[in-house]
Amino acid sequence: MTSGQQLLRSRPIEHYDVVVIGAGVSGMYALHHFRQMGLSVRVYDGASDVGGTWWYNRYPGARVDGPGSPFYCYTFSDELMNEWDWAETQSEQSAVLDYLEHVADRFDLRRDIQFETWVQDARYDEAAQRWTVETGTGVRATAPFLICAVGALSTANMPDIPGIHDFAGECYHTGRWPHEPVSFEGKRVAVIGTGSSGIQSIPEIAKEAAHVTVLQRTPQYAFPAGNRPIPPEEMAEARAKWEAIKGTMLANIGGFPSDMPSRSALEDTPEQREALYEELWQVGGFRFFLGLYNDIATSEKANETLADFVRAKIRETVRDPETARKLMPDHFVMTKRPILEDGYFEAYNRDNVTLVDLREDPIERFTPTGVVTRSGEHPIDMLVLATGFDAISGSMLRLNPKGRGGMSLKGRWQDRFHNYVGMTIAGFPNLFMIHGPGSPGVFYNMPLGAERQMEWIGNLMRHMRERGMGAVEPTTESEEAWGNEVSGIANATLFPRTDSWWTGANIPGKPRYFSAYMGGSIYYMRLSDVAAKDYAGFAFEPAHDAEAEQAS
Ligand code: NA7
Repeated sequence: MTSGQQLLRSRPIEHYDVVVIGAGVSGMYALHHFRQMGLSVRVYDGASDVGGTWWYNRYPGARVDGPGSPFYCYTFSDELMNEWDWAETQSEQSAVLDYLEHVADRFDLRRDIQFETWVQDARYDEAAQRWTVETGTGVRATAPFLICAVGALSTANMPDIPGIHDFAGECYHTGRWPHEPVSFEGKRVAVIGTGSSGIQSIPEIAKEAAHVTVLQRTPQYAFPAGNRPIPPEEMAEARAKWEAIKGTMLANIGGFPSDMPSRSALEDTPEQREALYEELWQVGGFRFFLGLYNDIATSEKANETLADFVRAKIRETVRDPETARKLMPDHFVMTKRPILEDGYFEAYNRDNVTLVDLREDPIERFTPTGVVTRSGEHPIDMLVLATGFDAISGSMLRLNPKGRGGMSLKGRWQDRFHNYVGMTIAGFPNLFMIHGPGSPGVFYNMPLGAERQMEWIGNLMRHMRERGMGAVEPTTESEEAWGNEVSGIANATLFPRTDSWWTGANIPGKPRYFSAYMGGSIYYMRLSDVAAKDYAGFAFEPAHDAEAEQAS
């Protein structure tokens, strides 16, 4: 041990009731909620302020691509809803961050958050029934409960391409975008990736850059973002109806303020379908998906009707037929994360944007000054990696907590992301994941989902306290049954049949299966059901200190 390490070791250990890892949307609410329960809470985050994903993803064009404002927000405080004005329906990244900073001020969150502090190790002490976390800054803290609010989209996927580290120009990952302004002026920029981040940033980069070369592995369906200002009257109306809106959000399968579609695409004539698709296309935004038919994600035939519609729109927009051909998606529409775009397909009509189809013309290597594909070298000054994330499970694996007997999560999750109720793992007592595998996570309005998960965890903590329990974990049998339930729902849809970050297919070597609970609001009914049955599927262990008290 070096003298520096010895010095760090000599720092006193801090003790809390709850340690939270991550100060994004979920971690912030965790702090507020558990504090409201009278518990002492400490939050650690590697970033220098709140926001998580919204702190990191500041690439040009980054916007909410979910149901949109004012519904992508916390619901726990009516005062918060009443005092915050959203300017646009698809808020830009900086507006979401402003909101989260306001929440941190409003509820005085920062005093219990330690920023620029990366948790390097989390270990369960079976005798003490506590987790110990160690940070890169030398903090050691213990707590009976560990909340992993580590983000479903926060571990950047860095592609392993020959020579990429030799590239001498500027290189940025969209999920790790610099805080200083990045200038594209006069530069030749290559963008790898055409998911949400690539499709949002490419038109913005093209406005400034000398040239943009888009390196596309999989063509994507993308829908008009339909972003528009929210007039004050509309905000006022949303506030006036907030109780009813919240009720609709809680009832909706995805936590969105809309009714469920009830008609099959195949019940309508081609003309009726076309009319509906066109009407939704003109409105744009997430409203498109919410107003659709109920079998787009389950019936190949229904799916094809929408896929054909979007492909026709791409053909109509992109002038060069060869480029349009390369942009034609051929997977089931919606089975990769639906993308909202603003000027993406139009960008290919500019003289300074070129599309390389990596399926026909794969990348061979990078050089210090460019990227070489099979057809030749593309000289570039800047590389933008819009290559996404080791999503859903990746940040838990990066944390790699050690449970009973020093068992590592990496070891436990080699073949599958074993879990129960999408939050707990056998052998890892008192550890809770937020938006982890086995939960609806990214398939649900995420701030609302985090609130609902945290409330459930808080109730479980109360249940334990009332009964003198010191540890809770699921049985492996309940994990297996939960895994079957998750897969059963997913396999009734077309989703598992497409390679996506939802199935882990974007990360080499990752177990390939659909790990999210597709049932949305049904998940929350299942949580209530588990709680009502005295937390069926869990094993409890009496608190060791209570046992000692009884014995004495
Ligand atoms: P995504 O949706 O995972 O997109 C990543 C893109 O990068 C996608 O087009 C990938 O192609 C491509 N990719 C990844 N690795 C490579 C390599 N090695 N070579 C070529 N192309 C590659 O991430 P985003 O950041 O865009 O979006 C993530 C979520 O953040 C989004 O859903 C929003 O909710 C916000 P592929 O499709 O895998 O063939």
